[in-house]
Amino acid sequence: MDLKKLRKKMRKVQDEPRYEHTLSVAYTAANLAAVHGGNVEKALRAGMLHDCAKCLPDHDKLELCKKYHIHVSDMERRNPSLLHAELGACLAKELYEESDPDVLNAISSHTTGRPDMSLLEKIIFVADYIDPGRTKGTHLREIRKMAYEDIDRAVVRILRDTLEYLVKTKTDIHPGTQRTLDYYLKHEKVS
Ligand code: DGI
Ligand code: FE
Ligand code: FE
Repeated sequence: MDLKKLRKKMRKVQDEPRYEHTLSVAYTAANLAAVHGGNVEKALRAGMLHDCAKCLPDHDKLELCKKYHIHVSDMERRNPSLLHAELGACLAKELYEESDPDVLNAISSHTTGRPDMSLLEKIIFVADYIDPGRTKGTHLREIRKMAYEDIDRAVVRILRDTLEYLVKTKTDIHPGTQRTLDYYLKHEKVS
């Protein structure tokens, strides 16, 4: 689906702040792709689509997961918001004509990350965090700069800060988030 049409669709299914975030992530992802030698066009599409399932009511998220045979763990049932990434990839394919596997993976892994992410997946994961409209988040200034200089270090830093925040706020940790950090601490340069 072309970008103009995608913008129209997202404007319909997202509330205003979410739509602003979506545009912001898409353009940030495009810049990251340009800097890191990725595909700018795919970065824009993945950015536009990454939160396409975010604004559905929890009940609808759970129903749609059933429809698309997405496995829902007990932890995810208690935190249905976490399902918007994997569900988003299914909706991107079904409703928004996205067939590129890398774009679909980037949508699917954008919340928890996953071990051995492609460049595009890292770009969306990072762009979601450094969206210029975002004001909350530790080390944002530093991570924004790092994202353009060393994206792997930015991925590790975001995962660490996210996990620290989850511990501090006594929020359930998704095993995927921990698994991703463990992987990158083992395989990448550690900050
Ligand atoms: O959809 P966005 O708000 O743009 O961002 P996102 O897809 O990264 O999801 C946002 C929330 O997901 C953010 O507040 C952190 C949370 N999150 C990430 N990992 C975990 C988590 N929440 C829980 N409960 N457990 C996790 O491991
Ligand atoms: Fe999201
Ligand atoms: Fe997002």
